[in-house]
Amino acid sequence: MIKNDWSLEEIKEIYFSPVLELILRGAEMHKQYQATGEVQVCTLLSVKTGGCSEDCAYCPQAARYNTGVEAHKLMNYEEVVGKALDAKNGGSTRFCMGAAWRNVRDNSDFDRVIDMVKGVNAVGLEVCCTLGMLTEQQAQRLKEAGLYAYNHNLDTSDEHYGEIISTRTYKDRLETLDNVEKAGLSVCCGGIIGLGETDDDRIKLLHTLATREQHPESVPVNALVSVKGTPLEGRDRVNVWEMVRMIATARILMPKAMVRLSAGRNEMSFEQQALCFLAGANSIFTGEKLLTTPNPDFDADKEMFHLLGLKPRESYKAEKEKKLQTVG
Ligand code: SAM
Ligand code: DTB
Ligand code: SF4
Repeated sequence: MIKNDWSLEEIKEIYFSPVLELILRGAEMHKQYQATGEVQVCTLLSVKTGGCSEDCAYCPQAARYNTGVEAHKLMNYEEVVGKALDAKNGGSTRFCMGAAWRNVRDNSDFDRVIDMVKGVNAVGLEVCCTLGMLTEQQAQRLKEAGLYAYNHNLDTSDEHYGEIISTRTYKDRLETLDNVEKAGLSVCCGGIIGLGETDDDRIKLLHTLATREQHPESVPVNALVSVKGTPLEGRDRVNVWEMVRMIATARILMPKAMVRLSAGRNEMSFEQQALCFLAGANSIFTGEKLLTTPNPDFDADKEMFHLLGLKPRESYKAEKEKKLQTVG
């Protein structure tokens, strides 16, 4: 059932099926390939904020927009490892460090990120980074430092990309994804809905992801957080059925991937989030902030887990270590 030769027609048929049928089908796939009721808990930290040279129309961290986000240079090692410890104590298993960079450069800041990766790894968390575009050598260096996954989103379809970003191409993004894969890192790649794209654009994005030789191990589905000062200021919030459609289709096309209900959760009720979990989402970001925008607070998420009977998923890292111990 894991296939990577999906046609656009096949995806269209799934995506446009009646929403309750779609949820049911997503839930069936979820049950078959994933532990239902288990949700991966990830924490984000913006280690370098704002002042970015890119023009991504959705992003509060682009230097060219006046969004009120204060630019901060790269955080120091102790602070980052401290935040990782807090995340672990709060029940998180994955820690993702984000930097508002166009691409990684071989300079002392990258050396410092490499140390952070080592430090967070030593805390016992799965380490993820999202630092912009990467060369194969840089991906390799991150891997050697103990990085587990790299996040690099395609955001939308190739056709719609130019409407949203002009300072890089879709091809640039795909090249980084290949470099990440070649280094043996786990690929985290998804998109954003609510950027003014059509259903066709969403279907094409899913098609690009689901026809990769290897499906991404995680697929974040973000709802646009419309930020004042960006070109996408004042855009309507996407409705929950659109999130559900995207999540269920991703689950059906890529049954083994972790499908992450990412940005947009702060505006969603428990009931709406429950629909997303039912449709096949099994990962979230917790903690009061995403990178620069608010996220549900710790207590609200705790209550939601309790109410819906959800359990935090054990980390891959812990699973692997356990297996090794049994073998040894
Ligand atoms: N600069 C790096 C890059 O662009 O790859 C890493 C950080 S960037 C902020 C990570 C991702 O956050 C983007 O690719 C985009 O998918 C998501 N993102 C940024 N702003 C967003 C917003 N306002 N709403 C939803 N998702 C957003
Ligand atoms: C992803 O797909 N979503 C996260 C993470 N990967 C890096 C980022 C969401 C950012 C939302 C806007 C902000 O908080 O700045
Ligand atoms: Fe920069 Fe990343 Fe924001 Fe684009 S999404 S402006 S590359 S931080």
